[in-house]
Amino acid sequence: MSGSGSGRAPDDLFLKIVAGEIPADIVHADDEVVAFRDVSPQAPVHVLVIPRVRYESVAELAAAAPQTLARLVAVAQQIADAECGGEYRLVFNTGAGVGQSVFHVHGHVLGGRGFTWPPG
Ligand code: DGP
Repeated sequence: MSGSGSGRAPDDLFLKIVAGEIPADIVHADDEVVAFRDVSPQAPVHVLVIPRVRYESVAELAAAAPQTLARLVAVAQQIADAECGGEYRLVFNTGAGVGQSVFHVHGHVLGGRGFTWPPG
């Protein structure tokens, strides 16, 4: 757990995207969240929605800034409404063991194709 709502982790790739230091295909930006296309899309629609401020996990974000989590979810819905008819998966990988590789909380908005259940 980072407990970092304000600190900048030196290796936080997503803070560099927020700062414009790394290019990204940004589809939404407001005062709380930024959304950009995943560099390695796993579906026709694959957008990452992140808070501007770094929290490591969705639970940390929920505890520290619930209004920002609500904004993140609302933006995910807006993107899915615009790009894939409002049907999508919103995934928060939490922990390296289940696939989290960037430790700045991000919701994966995945859509535009069918998905199996249970997930792999
Ligand atoms: P996760 O494995 O849940 O931590 O997801 C991290 C995602 O971030 C993964 O799907 C690939 C994406 N990603 C990693 N580096 C970059 C980058 O530099 N730009 C963009 N747009 N996406 C990235």
